[in-house]
Amino acid sequence: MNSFNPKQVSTLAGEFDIEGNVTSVSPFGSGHINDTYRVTTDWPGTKNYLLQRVNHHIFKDVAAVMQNIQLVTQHLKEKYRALDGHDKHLEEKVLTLIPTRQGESCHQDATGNFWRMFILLVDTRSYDIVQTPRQAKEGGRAFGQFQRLLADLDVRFIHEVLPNFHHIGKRLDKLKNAIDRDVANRVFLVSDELRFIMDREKRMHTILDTASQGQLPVRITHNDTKFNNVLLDEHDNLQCVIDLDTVMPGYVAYDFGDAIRTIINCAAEDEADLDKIKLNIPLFQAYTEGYFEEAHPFLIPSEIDSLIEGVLLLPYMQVVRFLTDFLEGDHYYKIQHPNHNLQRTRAQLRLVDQLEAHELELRGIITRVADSYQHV
Ligand code: GN1
Ligand code: MG
Repeated sequence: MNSFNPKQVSTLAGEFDIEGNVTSVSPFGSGHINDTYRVTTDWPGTKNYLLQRVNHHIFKDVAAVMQNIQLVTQHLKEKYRALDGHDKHLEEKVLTLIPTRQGESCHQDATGNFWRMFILLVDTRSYDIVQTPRQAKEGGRAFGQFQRLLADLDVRFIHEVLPNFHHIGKRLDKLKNAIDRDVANRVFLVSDELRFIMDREKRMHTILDTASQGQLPVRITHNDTKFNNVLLDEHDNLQCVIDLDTVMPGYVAYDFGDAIRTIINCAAEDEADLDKIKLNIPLFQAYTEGYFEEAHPFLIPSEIDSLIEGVLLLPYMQVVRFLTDFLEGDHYYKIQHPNHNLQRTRAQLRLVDQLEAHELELRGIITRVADSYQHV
């Protein structure tokens, strides 16, 4: 992570096609990967902006990321334009890129970093922890609608910018490699966690196995459906889905599972006090209802069956990913203290444990919500 240099950030903001002079820049948001800043200008009545440094150590093909974002945001805007019959509010519902003064979608600085700018959506809220069923339901609608509106965009146009991002087999291979190398001399600290992971290896391949039998359609999915990637308006109505870097071909169960990972958890993703990690099942029910409200027209039965597998898999995958980064010496995720990745690992592991204990109940909720659409 770069340390914040206001002068440098405001100079970079000036590379983009905005009106007026930059009056302030400040760090923004809680992402683990990119660096994000809020930018204001002195132009009367003008917008605020988000300036982001894309982490090109992770997103190696930034041009492909930007092409995906352009294609997806353009398609979503066309869909909303057709649905609403007008152009109003489009910039509130879908992210809008501000081009550079040269008309490019991003700017490469002298040190090789890539920067891009979006309109900042003011009067919106995002939550790291969901508080009410209404919020959860709007989250479900957000990602269900996102998938539905993208269902008629050809998935072959979308680049797989992070290959095998949610491929659990490859994630486990990477973990095993990290164990063998043990570069940070930390393997001895995590034998319980490793046993937990290895005990569940086979079951966690269910989605890949079903897919390899040709039973799961590849769709355009978001792939980072943390609840804080949904912006709600001041009345907690869905407004906009953000963080489109990982939009890629994928299975709907991955998006469902990753959303539930944050929604059902009463505590933060990295909660240190494991006893606080409990399930809020009414929020799961609300998310599921919101999701089906939007997604029921296109989901096929094998996808519906796969959703519960995603619910178990995505927190498990996060255990594997956080632990791999801990063993590799913390080069992927931003950390706030030396054991942060281990703390995240343990918190997500406890979540998997809780989800397993309530699997039948959660499965029942999905089935009941799905069945309610068979009669309408
Ligand atoms: C990262 O962009 P951000 O910080 O929301 C990560 C996700 C993880 C998440 C865990 C590109 O997301 O996959 O689920 O952290 N993004 C990437 O909080 O690896
Ligand atoms: Mg992200």
